Amino acid sequence: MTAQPDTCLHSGHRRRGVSVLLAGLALLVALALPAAGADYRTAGYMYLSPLPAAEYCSPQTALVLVRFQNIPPSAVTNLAQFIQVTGATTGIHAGQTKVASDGRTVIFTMSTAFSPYERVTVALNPLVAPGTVGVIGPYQYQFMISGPMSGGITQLPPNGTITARGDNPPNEAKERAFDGYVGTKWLDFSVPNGTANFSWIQYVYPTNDSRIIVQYSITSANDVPARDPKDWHFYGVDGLGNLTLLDTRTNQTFPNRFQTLSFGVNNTNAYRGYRLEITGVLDPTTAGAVQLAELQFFEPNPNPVITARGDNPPNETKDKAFDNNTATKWLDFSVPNGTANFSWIQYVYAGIEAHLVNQYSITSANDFPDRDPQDWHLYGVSGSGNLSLLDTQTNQIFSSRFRRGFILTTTTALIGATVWKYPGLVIPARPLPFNCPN
Ligand SMILES: [Ca+2]
Ligand SMILES: [Ca+2]
Repeated sequence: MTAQPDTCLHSGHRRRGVSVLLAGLALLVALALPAAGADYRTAGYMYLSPLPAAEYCSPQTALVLVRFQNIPPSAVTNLAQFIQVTGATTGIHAGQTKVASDGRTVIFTMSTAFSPYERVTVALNPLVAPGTVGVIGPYQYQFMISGPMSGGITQLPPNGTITARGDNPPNEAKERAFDGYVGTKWLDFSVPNGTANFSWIQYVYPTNDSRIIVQYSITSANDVPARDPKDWHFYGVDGLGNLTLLDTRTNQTFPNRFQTLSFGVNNTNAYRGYRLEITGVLDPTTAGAVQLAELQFFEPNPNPVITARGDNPPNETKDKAFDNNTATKWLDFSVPNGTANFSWIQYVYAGIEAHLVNQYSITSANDFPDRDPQDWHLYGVSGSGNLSLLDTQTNQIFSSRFRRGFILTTTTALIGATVWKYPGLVIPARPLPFNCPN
C-alpha cells in the first residue's frame, strides 16, 4: 500500500518533466521557423535536411534530404542534377542522387567533407514535365558547418602561414592538414619513393610567435593506404626559413584509416615553425600521391605524465606509485616470471626538464610479498622515446613491508623522463620517496 502513492508521485513528476521539455521544444520551433519555414513550403517543399539556416552541422555532413509537398520525385525530369551544394571555401560538392525507400524523399549523398565554420549553400532547381499537377519551384538556402570545441583537439593559431610542396585545392588543400578534422585531408600529387619526389608541408606561427614542440602526430587519411607517409624528416624552421633536423622516422605504417600516430622529439628550442618532409610513401608504385588527414604539434606537458603497462583503478592506479604516500600502491595484474609478462611504469617530467638521476628507491606494498619486484631494469627515456638502460637488479628481496633503496651505477643526464621496467616481478608498490624529481 505504501508503494502506491510513491508510484503516482513519480509518475506525476515525470509528466511534468515531459511537458516542460515539450514546451521548450515548441518555443524553439516557433522562434526558428517562421521566416524560412513559410518560405520553402510556399515553394512546394515539405521537408529539407539540413534545415534552412541550420547551425552547427558537422563537417562530415554527407547527406542533403529533400521532400516535395505535392509531387512525387518521379515527376522531376532532372532528378540527378537538381540539387547543387556549394561550400563557401570548399566549393561545389559532387554527389549521387537517389530516392529513398519511402518513394518520396530524395537523398543527395556527398563524398567530401566541409570546412569548419563554413557557410554552405544548397540550390534546388527541379524541373517538371508540362502539365504536372502540383507546385514546385526553385529554392535556395544556407546552413552552417560547426568548428571544433574549444579544449578539444589541439588547434594551431588560425592565422599562421601554411605552405606545402603541392596540394589539391579546394577539398584537399594544405590547410586541411591543420583544421582539426580527420575527415579532411591534404593531398600532394608527388609520390616520394625513398630517394626522390620528396613532399613537404609546413606551418609557421603568426607574427613573431615561436613554440617549443616536443611531440607531433600524423593521422592517416580516409582511403588509399599506399599514399600513407612511411619515411619522413621533421624539421624546425627559423625566422629565415632555415631548417634544423629534429626527427627522422622510417618504415612507419598506419594500421587503420584515420589512425593517429605520435612521435616524440628531442627539442628544447622554440622555432618559428615546423616542417614535415615525407621521403617515402607506403607503396610508391600504386600511390599516385601522398596524403594525410592531420598533422598536429604538441608543446611540453605542463604536468608530469605517468604511464604504466596496466593498473587497477580506482584505488591502485599508476599515480599511486609517485604520491609520496606509503599507504597507497600501484598494482598491475601482469605477472612477470623472469622471461615474460614484464610490467613497467614510467614517469615523464613536466616541461622540457632534463634531470640527472643518481638514486632511486622502491618501497614494497602493504601485503602479498609474492608480488614484490624481484628483478628489474631502470631506464632513462629521451624526449623521442628511446630507452637507455641505467641499472639492473636481480634477486632482490624485500624482507618486510618497507622501503628499500637502490643506488644507480650510472649518472647520465637524459632529457624528459625516467622509465622503470620490471622484468620478472609482479608488483612494485609504495615508492617513498621517488627520488628522481628532486
Ligand atoms: Ca584535416
Ligand atoms: Ca603510494
